[in-house]
Amino acid sequence: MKDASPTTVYLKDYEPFGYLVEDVHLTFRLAPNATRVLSRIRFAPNPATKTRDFFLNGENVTLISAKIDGAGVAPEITADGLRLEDAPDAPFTFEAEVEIDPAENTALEGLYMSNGMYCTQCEAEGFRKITYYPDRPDVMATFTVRIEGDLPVMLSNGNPAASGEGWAEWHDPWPKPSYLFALVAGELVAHEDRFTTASGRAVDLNLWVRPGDEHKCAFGMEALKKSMRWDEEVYGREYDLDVFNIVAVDDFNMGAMENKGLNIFNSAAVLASPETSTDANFERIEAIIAHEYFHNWTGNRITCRDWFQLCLKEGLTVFRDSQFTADMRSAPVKRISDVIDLRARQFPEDQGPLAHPVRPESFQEINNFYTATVYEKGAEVIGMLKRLVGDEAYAKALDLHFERHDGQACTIEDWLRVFEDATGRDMSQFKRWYSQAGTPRLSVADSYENGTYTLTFRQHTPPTPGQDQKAPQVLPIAVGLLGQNGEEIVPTTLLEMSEAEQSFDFPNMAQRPVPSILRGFSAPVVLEQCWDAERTAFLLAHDTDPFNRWDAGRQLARESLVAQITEGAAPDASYLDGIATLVSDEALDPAFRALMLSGPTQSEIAQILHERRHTPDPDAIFTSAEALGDAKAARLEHLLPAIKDATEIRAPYSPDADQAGKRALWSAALSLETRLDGGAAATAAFESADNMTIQLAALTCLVRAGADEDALAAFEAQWKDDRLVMDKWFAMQIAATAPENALPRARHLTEHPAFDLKNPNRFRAVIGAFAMNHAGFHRADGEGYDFLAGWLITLDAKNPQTAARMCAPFQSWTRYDADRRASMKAALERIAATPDLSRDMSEMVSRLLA
Ligand code: 0A1
Ligand code: ZN
Repeated sequence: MKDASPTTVYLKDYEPFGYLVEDVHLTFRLAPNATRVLSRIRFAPNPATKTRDFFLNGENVTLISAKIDGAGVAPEITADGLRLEDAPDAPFTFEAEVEIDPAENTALEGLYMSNGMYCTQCEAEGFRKITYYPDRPDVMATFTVRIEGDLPVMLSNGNPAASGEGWAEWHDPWPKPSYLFALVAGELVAHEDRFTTASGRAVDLNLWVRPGDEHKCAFGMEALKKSMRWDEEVYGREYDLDVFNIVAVDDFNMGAMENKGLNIFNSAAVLASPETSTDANFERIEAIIAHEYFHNWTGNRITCRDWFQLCLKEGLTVFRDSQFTADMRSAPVKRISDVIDLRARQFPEDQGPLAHPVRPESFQEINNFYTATVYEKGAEVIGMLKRLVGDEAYAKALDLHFERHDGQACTIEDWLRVFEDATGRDMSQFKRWYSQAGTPRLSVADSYENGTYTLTFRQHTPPTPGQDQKAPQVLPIAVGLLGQNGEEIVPTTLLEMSEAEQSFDFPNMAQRPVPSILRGFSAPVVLEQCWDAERTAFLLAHDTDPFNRWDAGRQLARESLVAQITEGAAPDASYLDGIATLVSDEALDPAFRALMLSGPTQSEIAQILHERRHTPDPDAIFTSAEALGDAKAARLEHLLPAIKDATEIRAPYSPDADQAGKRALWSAALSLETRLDGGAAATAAFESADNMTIQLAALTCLVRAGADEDALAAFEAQWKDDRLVMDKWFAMQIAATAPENALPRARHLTEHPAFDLKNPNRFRAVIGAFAMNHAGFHRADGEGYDFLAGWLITLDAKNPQTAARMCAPFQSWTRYDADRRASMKAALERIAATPDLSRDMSEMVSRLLA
């Protein structure tokens, strides 16, 4: 059945459901094409509401029978649910039997099959594809689940209750919304462990995988135990069931899902081994395991009242997983990496047609709002709160949050009230961070008079769709002042800006200092500094704040590229000299030095050119980035051997941060070396690599150098049976190749026997990677746009959620020249005109074209 015609849901229209659910009993009789789901649900009138509309959501389910208190009823069935006009205004039991078709479910929402295994994905509104239910997060109930099937492993939420030949029962004592329901059944093997909580509860831990993947479990299990301990130590949060199960699934739309006691993971987000996973994979896996585990308290025990409050669980949980990674690894490196990611993914969203507040106020399809704004900007907002109130008050507020709201479905108002009550601070202006979309632009000017140094800030947020006017926001601005010789004369101080324009004085300054502003990226804004290159180079050499030191380098690289493109300038020598000094400074963390060597992305340069009223030319951006890379290689040539020698990548592999940092620096050096030797060193590294980090880094160098034919074939022959490694092979050769090769390669690889439209990882590895090749995607003939649009249309018929998420490369379409604009618009219109387009896709395309 196709989606009902799109309707818009508004935050302002929220009303509680007319009934409470006391408990839910489900029986699943599993069969690939005809699974029967029997439900027994105890309803009682909700004393908080007057209306008693008994409407249960249900989509793609066939009702076999329904009963109320044991007597058959014939409810009205619509495309999106079931209604009973005369449901009792007193407690009653509703029973239903429905049939669903997991084997045909390619949308991967509800109950579906992946490689012969049954699994579920219910967030946000997938439970309604399993049975009729009030599928909304403010309806919380305990669940008992019986699974019947001829499968060796059958799992659901909570604790195991009983089992026998061909059946298993589970009981989850913690009331939960339906989006946290999960079921898994199949031929799985467990990597087992145990954890004892701080109060002495023994918890069985299992990581369930397909036979053959057992050797990829150890790292994930260690990450889980570290996360459990960390949440006890840092947030005082203990686990609350006898078992914690994680399952790896190959076909999954997102990274992972925090179902109560039964986390389901995209296999790419949990399976790891040194031979098949890169250092970046290991770090990401550790973070995602932590993220899902942390949801047990921030998301599950305390959940969201409605989907507009999604950032309540996601912003906070991303913030918590970032803190965890900072504690496990290097805090400055984590901060820099998070900001790189924020600028690459959230800023374009906030500055384009898809901009929306951290707490959106309307949507057609909630799946379209699992965005960088809700997640990453949502986490930045928590970071600002913590900075503003201080660490101690933050801890106090969180304790109060857990104490006050345990077992509830909450709002952002509840969350901010906790901070008001714990700290006595008025949060009404701060709340604008949740309601105003767009990235604030912060400009700064300084003066020095009679020994007083003054910083004057101005904030302005450009209009975003539906929001023309913005009021000033509260900005925590961390500032330090340096003396003319680079010594720190005022350590990091937090300035709290709340007006549109505001000045801050630093009296008794014997000399005019050099300011280091927005240290640690203390607020998610675009900082418009009009300092000259000399000052930026000074900060690059001397800033004691690692983030700002790194950002000074990034700024110089950006300015160099802009001048190369708009004025035909040569690569900036002060930038090259600055990084030469830093990169060879062995006192600095290798991971930090590796980050210093990375340059801005090509789409970041396109955005900056657009802001400065130049039409970005993707080919010119590519050529200039290459010229800057070549100049860097030439300037650092004499340093590369020493850098590579000092990083010692031959030690037996461990994924820890120390070793990973060394390999990152070594690989960055190899990439520069490849520009000088055409690939000789990279070939040697490729051939002798004993871990995926170096093997893939070397292969990437060879692809960039256009010397990849033999290595790509060798890599494929070696890894053809490992689907996660093959995803890397597909993605990297498209994303890193020269722009003119990107489309032919992507086209060719869609014909590869291992290309599989139905597997989101593989689809993203080919089609998504193509859009990451900036100049390749933005080819002047517009064929790149057509290629993406065509594949999104094809995918939409099978998996709307993943198709809609992959529209993002079009969000910058108005920035380019008239021909490219016209081609992108035509591609979007072609999608819009497709018959039977999903609600997900039609909402995305209409927002992009608005
Ligand atoms: N809540 C999960 C992510 C997730 C969100 C939506 C999904 O389907 C629409 C699936 C997973 C998390 O934050 O990890
Ligand atoms: Zn999450």
